Amino acid sequence: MGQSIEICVPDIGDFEEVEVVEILVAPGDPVAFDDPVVSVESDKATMEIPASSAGVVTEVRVCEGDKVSEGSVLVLLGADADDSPRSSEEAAAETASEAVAQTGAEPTPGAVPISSATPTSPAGTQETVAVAVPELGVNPTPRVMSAAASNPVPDRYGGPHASPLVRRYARELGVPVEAAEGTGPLGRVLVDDLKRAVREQFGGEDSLETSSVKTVGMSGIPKIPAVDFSAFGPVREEPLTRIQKVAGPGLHRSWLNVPHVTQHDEADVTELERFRKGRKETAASRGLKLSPLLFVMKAVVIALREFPRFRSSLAPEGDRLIVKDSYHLGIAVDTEQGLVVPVIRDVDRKGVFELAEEVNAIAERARARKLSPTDLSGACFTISSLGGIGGTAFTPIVNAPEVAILGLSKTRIAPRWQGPGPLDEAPLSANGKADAGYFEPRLVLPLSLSYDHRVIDGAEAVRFTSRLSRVLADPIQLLL
Ligand code: CAO
Repeated sequence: MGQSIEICVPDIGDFEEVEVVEILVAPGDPVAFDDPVVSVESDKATMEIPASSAGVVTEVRVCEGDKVSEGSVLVLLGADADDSPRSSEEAAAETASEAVAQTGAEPTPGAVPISSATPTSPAGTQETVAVAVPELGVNPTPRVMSAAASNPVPDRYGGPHASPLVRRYARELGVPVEAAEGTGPLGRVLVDDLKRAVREQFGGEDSLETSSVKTVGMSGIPKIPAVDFSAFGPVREEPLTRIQKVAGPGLHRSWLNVPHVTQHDEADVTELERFRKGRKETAASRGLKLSPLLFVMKAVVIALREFPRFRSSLAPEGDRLIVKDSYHLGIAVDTEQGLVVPVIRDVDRKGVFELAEEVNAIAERARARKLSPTDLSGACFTISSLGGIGGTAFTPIVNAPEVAILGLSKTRIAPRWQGPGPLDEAPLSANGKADAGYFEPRLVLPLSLSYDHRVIDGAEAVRFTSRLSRVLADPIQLLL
């Protein structure tokens, strides 16, 4: 017989005689350092008692319903055959690096297996190491799972709770534990939950909403752990609006499917702003507002004509592009209920005043929740303008299956150098002195173009924003 290690109840504060509510391991289960072995519950909280050492469970010394206190022996571990020849330092180092790899976090100072505090014996000796009440500082801390003991609670992997047995079964099936909805106590994932998750994945038994969540889980994306914030202070719940419920999964889908890159640039819009101001009164007399967005829409059409990929979509098979030869632009509109993206059709065939009328009308309809499905479909490219609010740059999410979106931030005054460059020879002015040049205040509009890198290369994206900037810098081009 090799080493036998007792896993005991560590210091759990002021609690005495707490009840064992769940046994998380069975004889034969391998456990790693810090794996939960038993859950206990007081009248205030539920805690998991983690293993203070790695090994294989040889005996479970308690039953559900038993009362235990600090020092009570819960489980006996036989030394893990793979681990026994290693030094305690090696085991500690492996545990620490495993924690970093699995959580992305640095190991807690002092989170060293208890075995490192005990002398190691050569492999194969008959020595029994009895680990009494572990010392504070070298022992893994019991985890308070829930003050209310009702919500599913995540474990240290950021996923739901599952016993080592269930985790091993999940690995054998190739299913992340997060893909299953835990039906055990406190949302613990059981073997049946894993089986159901696999059936749903292949049989599609579930509703659209939940199966899409599961699909995300099955692709290996860990769920964000649930946190009971009421444990830290007062909280209140606010339901998502219907628009947010619909828009959220759409944004998530784009974010997950599209390899995004955002190209930032800025356009000198001084002349364009002069032109716009000159027409503001005429527009007002017709009950219209001429915002920079309208001119950007016209400039975007010019760039889209020259760069057709930016108005394409990737075919579902992923082997070809579908290029759209119509210039329908999605315009992101901020409403009290959330973000919507109605579409302005045939922007290439409309003048700025007509566009002002349409953008105003469609934004009003969006805010009154009167958009029809037709209003929301058919765009080849989208513009999201936050310039009326502020900001210097942002990274808009591509409105897939479109492949690019242009974000606009607030126009600002920036110094632009006029004159020879610092390495150029300064030309002489009329009076025979060197013309040193000067900074001129200009109005610049920040542009943020996010694109699908499967379809658009970085060089093409810069060509697109450079062309757009040149058009915006020279409003005559918009009229041609
Ligand atoms: N820089 C400086 N000022 C700007 C500007 C810019 N880039 N863009 C607009 N403005 C000014 C306008 O000229 C207007 O000023 P005046 O009232 O003095 O004329 C003011 O800001 C308000 O403009 P607006 O926002 O009402 O009009 P718009 O045509 O620029 O935009 C709309 C219309 C519907 C796009 C906008 O109201 C909106 O909803 N924007 C938010 C979009 C959004 O939420 N995007 C985020 C998506 S990602 O979550």
